[in-house]
Formats: sequence, C-alpha cells, structure tokens
Amino acid sequence: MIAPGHKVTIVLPTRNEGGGIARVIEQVRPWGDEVLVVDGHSTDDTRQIAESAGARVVLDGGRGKGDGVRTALREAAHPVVCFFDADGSHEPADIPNLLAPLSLGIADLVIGSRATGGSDEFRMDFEHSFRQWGSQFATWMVNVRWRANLTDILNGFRAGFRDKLLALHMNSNHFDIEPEMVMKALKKGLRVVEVPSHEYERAWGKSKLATSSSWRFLLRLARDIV
Ligand SMILES: Nc1nc2c(ncn2[C@@H]2O[C@H](COP(=O)(O)OP(=O)(O)OP(=O)(O)O)[C@@H](O)[C@H]2O)c(=O)[nH]1
Ligand SMILES: [Mg+2]
Repeated sequence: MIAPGHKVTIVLPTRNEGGGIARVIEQVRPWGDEVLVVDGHSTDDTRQIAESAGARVVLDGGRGKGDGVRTALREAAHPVVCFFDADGSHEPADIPNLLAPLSLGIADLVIGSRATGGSDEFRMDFEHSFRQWGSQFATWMVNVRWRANLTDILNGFRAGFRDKLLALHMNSNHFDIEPEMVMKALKKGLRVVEVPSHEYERAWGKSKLATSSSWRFLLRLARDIV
C-alpha cells in the first residue's frame, strides 16, 4: 500500500466507541492493508460491531491507552502502523499524507499536527485552555531538549515503522505513551516529522482523557527529558 514491501496496518484504539466505530472502519479501510481494533475492554458493543465491520479485534491488557498502543505494535501484521483515534476526531483523507514521508524514506515517525492543521477542539473554557497550555509546554520542553522543531507531540494520529517503534521499549500505560514515543524516538536519533492534520470534535461517546491525570505527563517529561 505504501511502497513496495511496506504494507500498512491501521490501528484503531477503542474504549466504548460503539457509537461510531463501524463508520471509522469504513473510512480508514481504503488506506491500509489491515484494520486492527485494539480494545481496552469496552463495556459496550464496540468489539462485536468492529468484528462485523471486518476489522481484526484484539484486547489490550486493560491498563489504558498506552497499553493499547504497545499491544497494537506487537499484534500488527504489517511493517507500517498508523494509529487513528476511533472517535471521529481525525480526517481519514490525511492518512496518505502521514504515510508519504515514510514511503519516501525521509521519516521513521510521522505525527499529525493540530497546530498547523487546526482543531475544532480549541475552546476557551478552563479544561481546554489547560490542555492546550500543557501540550504547548510539553512540546516546547522537547524542542529545547532535542533541538527539534515540533508543534504537537501529543496527537494520537501518527504513523511509523513497527520494528523501530517496538525497539523504543515504551512502558507508559496511559496517554503519556504519546510523548514517550516522541522523546524515545528523538533520543534514539529517529527522524520525527510532522504533517498538518485537522482535528474534529469527538463525534460521539465520552473522552477517556481526564485533565486530572496531567501529572502523568509531567512525570513522563521529567523521566525522559532528564
Ligand atoms: N485500546 C485502548 N484504547 C483506548 C483506551 N482509552 C482510550 N482509548 C481510545 O483512544 C482514543 C483516544 O481517546 P480519547 O478519549 O478520544 O482522548 P482524547 O482524544 O484526548 O479526548 P477527546 O478530546 O475528548 O476526544 C479513542 O479512540 C479511545 O477510544 C484504552 O484503555 N485502551
Ligand atoms: Mg479523542
């Protein structure tokens, strides 16, 4: 799908996304050779719907999204993996833009940037401003530490080579897997590239990212930057 010998697994991490998972599977299918749903023990009918829609479904260890990402890297059938949130917040037509730098051989990890692609989630209430500020702070710290020029290290919409990501030996169980992946990739000298990607508001269901868990991101920054 991406370049000769480089087939693509599209990973949809899910926890209670029954409201729209079938639609997301249909939207991403044209861009990958396998659609892998990694489910965090949903209590709704996400797994049944995903299987009926033709995706391969595996369960993560039940510890959080980071666990889901690591499970997906172990389970993916193909050498390129593209992570795509299952809540309708990403643009499927952006997938080929994320895959292009990999197939051109100019990147090892490609992240969709909401800073350059825009986000409908940008709102001025406390919770969204806090998340926005935290994301910018984390990105700034990483740029200073590794002399990088990134704009959005927290977006879950990203693609990379499975073996190179497995070799990072990530251990985050929660949403701090996103900055951990970027920091460990930069530390190892992998080429991390961004492409603009627009973020829509979650189209159904509830957010699983609690603002109260921000301490995990701080701890992760402290651990991997120092
Ligand atoms: N496998 C797995 N996936 C999860 C887990 N928790 C969340 N997810 C999925 O990870 C993706 C991102 O989670 P969200 O809750 O949308 O987090 P977010 O995008 O920061 O929050 P919103 O802005 O409210 O959408 C979604 O597709 C979730 O269903 C988990 O424990 N395991
Ligand atoms: Mg979301």
